[in-house]
Amino acid sequence: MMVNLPTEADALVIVDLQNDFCAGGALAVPDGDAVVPVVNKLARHFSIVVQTQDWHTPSHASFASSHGKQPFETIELFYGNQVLWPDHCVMGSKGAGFHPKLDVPQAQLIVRKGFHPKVDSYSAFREADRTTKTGLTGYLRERSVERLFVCGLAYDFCVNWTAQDGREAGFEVFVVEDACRAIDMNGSRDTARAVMAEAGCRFVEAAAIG
Ligand code: VGL
Ligand code: ZN
Repeated sequence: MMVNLPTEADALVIVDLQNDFCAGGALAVPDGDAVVPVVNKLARHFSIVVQTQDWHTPSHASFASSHGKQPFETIELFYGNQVLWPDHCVMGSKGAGFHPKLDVPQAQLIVRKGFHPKVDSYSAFREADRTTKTGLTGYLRERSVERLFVCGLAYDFCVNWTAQDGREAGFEVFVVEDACRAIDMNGSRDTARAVMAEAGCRFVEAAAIG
């Protein structure tokens, strides 16, 4: 599929391209660094660029250490099932910073998420309680955005939830697959792809955009 760009109604959403999700980070996504040059190039086509930043309190509810559990175990929290992660993206830490090679000075909005101590937020639109909004829908609507191009880390968690919620908010959503990498636990990559497709997301490669 080829996608013609740019239009003023298109926004690139760069999800969580942060040190902790890249090589040497606390929750490194396999091959996560590889998306950085792809994203840098892709971003040049867009007049609206938004970044998300996973931004947790110390002792956040999504951290295994907060529950005396091991990373990648799951637990029931008040809003439902939660995968427990190594401590990552603690607000203000180096790990929460953006990858040093990410070169998108034209990004206009940074949405921080996951900062409520008891609630996680994979989605850039809505926290895991499924009710608390981040404000991103309003921002995009006020800027007359119609199409979202989503890329970044991790394909099966924050990209996946952001893409689905983007659809639910009424946007056309394209997932730029070669600009994403997955954590891929227990087949979560394939599951995520199926769920995004079911939600009406479309899949593209970065080279097809321009
Ligand atoms: C993410 C797990 C925990 C992500 C964030 O960016 O996909 N995954 N926090
Ligand atoms: Zn997180």
